[in-house]
Amino acid sequence: RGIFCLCILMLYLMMCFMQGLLNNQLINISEKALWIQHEMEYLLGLQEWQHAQCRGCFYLEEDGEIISHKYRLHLAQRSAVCVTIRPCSIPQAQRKSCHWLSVDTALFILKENETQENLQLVSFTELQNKEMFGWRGELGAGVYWLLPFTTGCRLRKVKTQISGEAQLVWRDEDGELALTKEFRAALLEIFETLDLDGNGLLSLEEYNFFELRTSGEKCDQEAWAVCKENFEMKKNELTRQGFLDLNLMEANDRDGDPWDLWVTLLSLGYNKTLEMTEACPFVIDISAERCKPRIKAISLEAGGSQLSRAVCSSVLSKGEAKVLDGSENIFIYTYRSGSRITSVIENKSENKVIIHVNNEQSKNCMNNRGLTVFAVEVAPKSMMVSQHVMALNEQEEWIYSCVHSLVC
Ligand SMILES: *[C@@H]1O[C@H](CO)[C@@H](O)[C@H](O)[C@H]1NC(C)=O
Ligand SMILES: *[C@@H]1O[C@H](CO)[C@@H](O)[C@H](O)[C@H]1NC(C)=O
Ligand SMILES: *[C@@H]1O[C@H](CO)[C@@H](O)[C@H](O)[C@H]1NC(C)=O
Ligand SMILES: CC(=O)N[C@H]1CO[C@H](CO)[C@@H](O)[C@@H]1O
Repeated sequence: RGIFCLCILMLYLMMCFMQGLLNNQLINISEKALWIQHEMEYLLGLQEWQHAQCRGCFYLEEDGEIISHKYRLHLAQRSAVCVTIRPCSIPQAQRKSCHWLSVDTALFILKENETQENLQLVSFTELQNKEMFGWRGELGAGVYWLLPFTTGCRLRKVKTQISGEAQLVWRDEDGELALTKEFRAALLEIFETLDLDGNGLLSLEEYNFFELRTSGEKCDQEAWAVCKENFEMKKNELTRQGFLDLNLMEANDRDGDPWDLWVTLLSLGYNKTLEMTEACPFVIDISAERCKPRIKAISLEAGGSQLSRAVCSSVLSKGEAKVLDGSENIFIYTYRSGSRITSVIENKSENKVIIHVNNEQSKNCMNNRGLTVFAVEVAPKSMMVSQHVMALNEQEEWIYSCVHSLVC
């Protein structure tokens, strides 16, 4: 087995090296080396690290804001840790294409310091291997927050031509309402994204993220007990069949009118032809050398000020700083990784400033604002993200050339 692993490893190393040569703009060899080391230990089975996995999802709101699950991680002991996040495909759904796999992801690791509100940025996933982003380092015992992040370059509102509407339910010969094949497939896909621990069942807690997202109300223990009498459950958790039946009942309640069902589907990021275009399911993996990591989804909400502070701090600490021409109180920080560039404007002055941002000289780039030229207002003594930039077409060279200038 050892020899077999070694062969695979050699092949893998060669492939990585070749890819590095071909793609030298995008791949950082030293980052790659860390991954190779990790994969090597993993493949050779030397690494008896303990693992934990949790799923989650980014959802795009009507106003373009992105919300996602947030997690608490508990480590009983100081340990070497490896954390990764990647968009996940859902094999059960048997889709031809999962376009959300190209959505960029990142994870910010914050540490609770004395109180729950006082969070400090520890690090973020800087390493990249294809669609996976990771971080490897040492963490002390304690409670951490893991905040998923996506720039909004790829997960964004797009206007498409309305091209029909999928049918959700139909009546069989006996006049009984049934789910169409397409709707069943979408529901099973939804089930997988809701099943955060991946055990094939929905607990009340997991189910409530669905309720919160679609109706804004939680289901309590009593209602859950009623569910148990009507729908298939195992170990007090809803099965796939139970979830399908529950949705069929919803359709029956409205006498086959799909209006409510569409409200549910749209809020989960589906469009009218049942493509998941405004959501991106992801999976987080954590392995620790010395203890079993424990991870739990706590909420489903916008990143908020905690996440934007973390993003800004990461750019301030890892990015290159430049003072804006003609104003010693304004700094532009630029963080570059293989796949993303983020710039942050810091205002050290007493007045609000308006900064003009011009990307006209950039080539093959897209940003999270969807505009080539725009203005940003920065409040006194504060900082904010100017833009996140990514390649429009990753296979081709992309050139970032941005001019920030002071308007007033
Ligand atoms: C590659 O990554 C390492 C470690 O993250 C960093 O120190 C180095 O500056 C990076 N090199 C390039 C060319 O981005
Ligand atoms: C925890 O917070 C306090 C007060 O905000 C600060 O002085 C201290 O340095 C922080 N500790 C760590 C380990 O960051
Ligand atoms: C749904 O999304 C797919 C993929 O982006 C697109 O081709 C289709 O036209 C969309 N349908 C509607 C009704 O918007
Ligand atoms: C000079 C000054 O107070 N600068 C502030 C600008 O805003 C950042 C972020 O809020 C502060 O950390 C600086 O102290």
